[in-house]
Formats: sequence, structure tokens, C-alpha cells
Amino acid sequence: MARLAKLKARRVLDSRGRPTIEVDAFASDGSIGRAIAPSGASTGRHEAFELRDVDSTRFGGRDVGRALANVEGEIARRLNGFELDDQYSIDRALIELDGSKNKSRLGANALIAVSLACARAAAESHREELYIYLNKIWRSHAIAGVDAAPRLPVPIVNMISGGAHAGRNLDVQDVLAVPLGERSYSDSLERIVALYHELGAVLREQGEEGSLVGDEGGYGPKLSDDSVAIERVVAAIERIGLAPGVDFAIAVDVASTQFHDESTSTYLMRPRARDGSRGKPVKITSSQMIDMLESWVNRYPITALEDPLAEDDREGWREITRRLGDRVHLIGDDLFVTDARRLREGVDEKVANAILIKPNQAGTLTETLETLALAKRSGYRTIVSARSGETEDSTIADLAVATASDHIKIGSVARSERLAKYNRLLRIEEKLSEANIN
Ligand code: 2PG
Ligand code: MG
Repeated sequence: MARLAKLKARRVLDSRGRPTIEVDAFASDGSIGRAIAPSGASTGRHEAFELRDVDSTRFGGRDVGRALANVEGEIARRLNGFELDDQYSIDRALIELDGSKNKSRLGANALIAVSLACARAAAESHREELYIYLNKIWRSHAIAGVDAAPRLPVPIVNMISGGAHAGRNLDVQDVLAVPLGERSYSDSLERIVALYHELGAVLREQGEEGSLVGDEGGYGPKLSDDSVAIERVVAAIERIGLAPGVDFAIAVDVASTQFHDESTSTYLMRPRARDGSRGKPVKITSSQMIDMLESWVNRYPITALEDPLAEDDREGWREITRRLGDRVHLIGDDLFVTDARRLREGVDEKVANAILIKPNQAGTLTETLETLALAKRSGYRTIVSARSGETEDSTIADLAVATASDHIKIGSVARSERLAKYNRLLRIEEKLSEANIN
């Protein structure tokens, strides 16, 4: 039985060229587990706190020196000697040691990197694939028999980026494609790649700067209206000879917290003026926002809307769930922030019917699994998701498989911090099919 012998933390860079934390967990039997904390741009107010050295001149006040010191100091002193198999106790100790409400004392970036590095070291010590090891932990959280076996998720793939991920060229943050129908993961991925390249051609033909990509590898065109982004993706689906609504559906991450104005309880949409610049903000109410989204759902093959209303617009969320909840998946990202308590409130209030799962919003693996289990028990769809600031760390691919999540959202099929996860899923697919044959 391997115990934690040492934690080493170092500063590495993420996909936006910003520092983040990498942790190596050394086990008593010589196994090593490594994990890197990702970082969001459109973060929710209720997320666990990312500790950055705002008073430092290094990296423009975004350094993670304090979080690094916390890992090698306090956290290592507390955790050294813990059984690596006992993820629950490791994570409980992390939460208690931090002691704050939102992990602001030691930093959720420090905590999640330690938590995942320990899980990886344990898997390594058992000579097990990470998704197999995580699945064993998952079985202790999941309801007996339900989604207990590892399963590949269906990817929800970023095609066009807007909002905080692409210089606010559009109000909405992502227009995504969802492959439909029973098809293997690798076949779906091939279709997705074809769609991505065809969409680039569609945008170029329209003179819409289709070659520039946003933070997650999606195209970042300047379009006259957000709905045009959906139309371009629909056109690209048709041009590769597939049927919108049959072979591919559309999802939209509205990320509306980003343009919600709390003081007036309105949403500030910025339509594009004739000269191509962003026009004056137009204020719309929650109900008008829902009207607009409903008209999109009527016009386009949309199956999911993420953060259609802002994180604390509970009345708006109740209304949209009443109006659209039986037609599309309403995914809470900023709304739930992978937090079981917030999800429980949402279930009780009947808001949303699906949840985005980002381990660094929660801060530890155990809390992430607890939220996932609650979602499944409550009949909510689960979507494991990357952040806009990512790295080569591919843990979320294993997590999605281990927990038999419905979907995974990684970004586009460009840029290696995204492909690290898509490619990891290809390797897992191979392993799962070998296991089925044997
Ligand atoms: C989101 C994520 C990923 P960020 O809003 O769903 O697309 O973005 O990591 O910037 O919060
Ligand atoms: Mg989101």
C-alpha cells in the first residue's frame, strides 16, 4: 500500500501563456503522479478561489508563487504519510486544512493539482489506467449499478468562439456541434474534424476572417449577429453532406453572466453596427432573453443551452426551465460551479436539467465526484468540461469515462492543449474495445 512521500510543485505555463501550478506526488513505492491546474476566463462568482499573487510584479500580477509555496509547505506537511488509495481522506484533509469557505486561503489551484496528482500516483502505484482507478472510486459514490461501468462520452465541440474567449466579437461565448446517432467515438471525431475544416471554408468564402481562432481553437469571426454564427455551423453541416438535427445538433454556451448587469437586472447585448464595430449596448430583460433563445430553439437544431441566464438570476432560470426544459438541455455552469450544495438548491427549485463539471471549480476530486453523483441521482445530464486556459493535462478525459458522463466539452479540434484530451479518449477507446474483445 503506497503512501504519499513528497509533494513537489512547479510553475508551468497554460495555453494563454499564463503561469499555473503543476504538482508531482511521489509515492513511497516510487510511483509518481503529476497534475496541472487549468484556469478559466469566464469564471463564476461562486467558484472555488484561484490564488494569484496580485501584488507581485511577476507575470503581471498573475503569478502563483504563494500557491506553490502552500503545496510544498503546509499541504505537504499535512498530507505526507497519507495512504494514496484513500482519496476521500486526502481531500477531506485538504478542505479542513484550507478552512475557508471558498478555498481562498491555500488556493483551489493548489488544492486541485494536489488532489489529482495524488489520484494519478495511486493509479500508477496499482499499474492501472487512470480511468479504471477513478472508476473504482466513482463506484463508491454512484448509485448501485447506475452508470457504474466506464463509458466514452459524446463530445460537445466548440466551432465558433465569442465572448471572453475571442475578444468579445460576439455576445455568446461558444457555438458548438454535438454529434448525434450511435457511432463510435473515433468515427464521431472524424466527422467533427471534417465539420471544423468545412466551417473554416464557409467563413472564408463569406469574407469573415475564418482563419483566426479563439482561446479554445474555435473560429473567432466578426459576424453581424450571434444567430449568424449558428447559421454558419448549420451551413457547414450541410456542406459535408450531413443533416442538421439528425447527424449533428447545435449547442450554445451563452455564458450570459458575462454580460449581465446586476444593477439593472438586464442583459447588455452589443449588436454589430454597419461599419463592423460593436454598436451601443441594448438592454434586455430575462424574459426577453428567453424569448430570443426560444426563437433560436424554434429556428435551429439546438439541443443544449449553457448558462442561458446569469449565475444569480434564479427567477430567469426558473422561467426558462419552465418554458424550454422539456425541449433542450439547460446546462448550469456559472450557476452550479460544480458545487453539490448549489446543485441541490437548483434541483429543489427545478432549475436547469444538466450540469457542467469542472474539477477546479470544486477544488478537489472527491467534491467533483460528489457533485457528479448528485447530478446523476437527480436525473441531470452531466458534461465534464475543460477550462479556456488549459494544458497538456488530460485528466478530465479519464474522469468523463470513469463516471460514464453523458458528454465532454474540451474546446475545438485544434491546439494541442485540446487535442491532449481528444487523443487520450482515442487511446481509451482502444483499451475499452480490447477489453470487450478479451
Ligand atoms: C465555459 C468555459 C469553457 P472558462 O464557460 O464553459 O468553455 O470557459 O474556462 O473561461 O470559464
Ligand atoms: Mg460555460
